[in-house]
Amino acid sequence: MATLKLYGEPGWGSVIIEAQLAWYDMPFDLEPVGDLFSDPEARSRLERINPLGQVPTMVLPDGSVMTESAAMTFWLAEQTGSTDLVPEPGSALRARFLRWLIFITSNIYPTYTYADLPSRFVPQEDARDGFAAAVGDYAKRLYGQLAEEASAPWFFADRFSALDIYICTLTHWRPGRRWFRENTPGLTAIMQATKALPKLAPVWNRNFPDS
Ligand SMILES: N[C@@H](CCC(=O)N[C@@H](CS)C(=O)NCC(=O)O)C(=O)O
Repeated sequence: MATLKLYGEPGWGSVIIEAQLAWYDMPFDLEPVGDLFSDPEARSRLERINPLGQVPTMVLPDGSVMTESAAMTFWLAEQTGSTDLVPEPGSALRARFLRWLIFITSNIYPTYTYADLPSRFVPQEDARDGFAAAVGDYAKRLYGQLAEEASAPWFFADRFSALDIYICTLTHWRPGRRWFRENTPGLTAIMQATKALPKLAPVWNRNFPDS
């Protein structure tokens, strides 16, 4: 059986899945994709596998392609039979887990898609900065809502989950570590607690060596 392959790039969204694979001790090959924004070759190579040209992208041992980090989060939990990162159906936290995982991936994550390279969505050059700023403000509002729901030391108080891995990743991105520290200290605390987990430390260090 082939080994699972994860397409990614240090510090990009693939770290969300790399951390989960490490948590589960699942063997995988990491395939660096290069800079999808500045290298057209890198983008067209990945688009042959994932037409959206996004990471994380996985090729499963049976050769099928999986995209979407939320789908991967559930698939990995099912494959391993573990409830470590995904509260099991029927459990008290299941509904909140579903809500906030999908909130992150369907509301927050797209703000990066739109503002990372506004030229893809805004034809008028002089309107791009304003668009990116508006998307950034919207993201801040979303992070405020997420922070209001967060407990300590984990999003679900004493219950670590994949949401903490997402939050640890996102708080390394825009609007920046300082903004999160000053405006959503609860999310920063989750990031610090998640980075301190010995099992995941090598993943964070490899992906965010400067932080
Ligand atoms: N919905 C996807 C979003 C993935 C995503 O946007 N990844 C970013 C990297 S953090 C990406 O590959 N961006 C390239 C692009 O948007 O063209 C998921 O949850 O996996």
